[in-house]
Amino acid sequence: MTDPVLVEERPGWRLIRLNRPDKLNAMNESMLDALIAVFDAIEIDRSCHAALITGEGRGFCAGQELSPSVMPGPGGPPDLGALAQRYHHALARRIRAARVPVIAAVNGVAAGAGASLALACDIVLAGHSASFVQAFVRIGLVPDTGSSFYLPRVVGEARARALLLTGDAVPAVQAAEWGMIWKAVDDASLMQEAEALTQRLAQGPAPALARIKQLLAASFSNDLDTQLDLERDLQREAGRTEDFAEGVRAFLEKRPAAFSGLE
Ligand code: T3D
Repeated sequence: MTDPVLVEERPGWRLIRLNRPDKLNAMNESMLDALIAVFDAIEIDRSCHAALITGEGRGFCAGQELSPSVMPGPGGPPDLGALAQRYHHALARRIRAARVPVIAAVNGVAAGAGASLALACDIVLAGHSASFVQAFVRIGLVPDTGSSFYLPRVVGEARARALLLTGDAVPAVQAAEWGMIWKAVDDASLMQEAEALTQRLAQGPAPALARIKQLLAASFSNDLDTQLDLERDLQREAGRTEDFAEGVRAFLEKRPAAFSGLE
């Protein structure tokens, strides 16, 4: 059987390819289990400092695989909430909590939970031919995998409401203009740019990057005082790392820093 997810080990980072191109990389249980396992492995692999996700073929990810197994059958309707919790939401939680930056290179359509997967990532680059579709409503479902959380935060409430209620596609350039993603780039240069960015982050100060993710995760639920306290605590920790010492040494010696990723 073909692997639903391909993982390439790059120096300091991992390239993760969704690999069901004939189905626009729609997610089934084995793909979701494989992705969850990849992120579990990354979490304990201290040689990995960043991850890049992309799709094989012309799509990024068409969301949950639509098949008879997700439709009401003789045994009654399936429990889609349980499916979401066990698979899609478990994956979203791992990506958001990952200590390493996770980059998405959206190479084509990202629909339903596939759009949520992209939005869960820390930095999203998309090729000009890509688009983002909140496809849930088109089939009578509600957003899941975090779309109703991410969208109002990144594009504002008015746009989020329209996108979630209509399921209309947003082309990559518009997604970038709206702040839904970091950048839209030429299709031909997408992987080159995404790989260069991932490599750059992999060579960054890993202890600081992990703590920046912690700060951002808390930012929207904290008040200013609480966030300032968290910044103080994490800055105290960052200030004790070998990477901070190297950063200052490099500055004083007028050379690029060679971060080790050590605490
Ligand atoms: O269980 C739970 O936890 C519930 C969770 C749900 C979360 C969700 O993700 S709900 C949303 C599920 N996804 C969708 O509704 C998207 C369905 N796909 C589409 O609407 C369209 O395919 C696209 C807009 C994404 C792209 O359209 P287009 O015209 O570029 O491609 P296409 O011809 O529709 O698709 C190409 C092939 O991929 C085609 O197969 P075929 O006919 O060549 O053999 C199509 O059936 C297949 N495909 C696309 N999306 C899915 C899929 N097959 C299974 N499941 C899919 N989601």
